[in-house]
Amino acid sequence: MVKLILTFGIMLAVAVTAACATPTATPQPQPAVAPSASDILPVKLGYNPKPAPTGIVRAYELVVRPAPWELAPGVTVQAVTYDGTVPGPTIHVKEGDTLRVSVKNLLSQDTSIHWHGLHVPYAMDGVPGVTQPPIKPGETFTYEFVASHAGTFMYHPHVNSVEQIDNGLYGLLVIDPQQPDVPAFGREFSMVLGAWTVGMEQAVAMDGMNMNYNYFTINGKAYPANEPWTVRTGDKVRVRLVNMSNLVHPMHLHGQDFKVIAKDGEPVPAANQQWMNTLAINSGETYDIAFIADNPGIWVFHCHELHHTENNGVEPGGLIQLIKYEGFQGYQGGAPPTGPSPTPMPRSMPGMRH
Ligand SMILES: [Cu+2]
Repeated sequence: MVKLILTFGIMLAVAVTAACATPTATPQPQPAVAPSASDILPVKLGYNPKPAPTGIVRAYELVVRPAPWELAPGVTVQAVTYDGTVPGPTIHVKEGDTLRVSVKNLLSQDTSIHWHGLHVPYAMDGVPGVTQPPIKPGETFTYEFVASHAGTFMYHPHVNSVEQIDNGLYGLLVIDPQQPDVPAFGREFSMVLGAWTVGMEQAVAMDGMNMNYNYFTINGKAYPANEPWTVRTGDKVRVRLVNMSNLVHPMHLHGQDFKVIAKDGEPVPAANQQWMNTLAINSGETYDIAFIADNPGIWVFHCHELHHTENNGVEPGGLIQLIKYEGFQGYQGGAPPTGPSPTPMPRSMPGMRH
């Protein structure tokens, strides 16, 4: 009997061992590209704190003027713009280039341009009353300086800032390094975040510390008016994030993780480039993030302050960015949703919308 029990025990042990071994026989779906941190990290940016001047002059002319701007489907406002667009034209130069920007003011109020994050000479910093007289209505002022270092920056006025910036007066400023970044990126996108108060009296909008923003935009457009981004499987993707609004935006990526490779234009050391899926971006901050497109699908990259993914209180809207893999067909055949949720809930706490 004892022998029988031992024999049974051995048989059971063999059976359990066999059972443990069997899962390897079942094939599991594999991603099209195996995730590999070494494919993208460490990112070594070509940043040089003291680049040699190139002697090349890059000249821009910006006209500051009101213009109609459709920020969400069917929602058009009178914006304050550089050259009639929100954001204004992207200024894209190389470190060491001389940047010459003439600014013509067609507003009925003063303005200026501040080169946010650059190390410009004092007289070029664009702070009226501190570094220069304001650019008065009808006047033109020319800024000229050497692009001091590579990175992701912004430009915006330093006059009546809440009114001018919250109505669209800002732009992206990208300075490339003279030495290329390693690795090179297959796709590059930018995301300039803005917040708007639409259809409310200013006194109401300002109530509660100016927290009644009701539209939120990526590159001047609230979802679904913003363009989806397209990637291919295996792409190394860089995204430049710029927060021009007066709010914090915790941006959250679905489907894959990313690493922060630069903040405010300064490279993040390789040892500190950590995988993450959510990044809080404060007012006036810029971040460069990188990810590997290794998970085919249609993914959202969105603000996780969920009031900011609504258009005037109705989800989905605002700060939602679609990322579509080329050739991938979603459950709707690849077409993005085109409208808001059918039955918005009534707001019981209007003061909490911000
Ligand atoms: Cu947000």
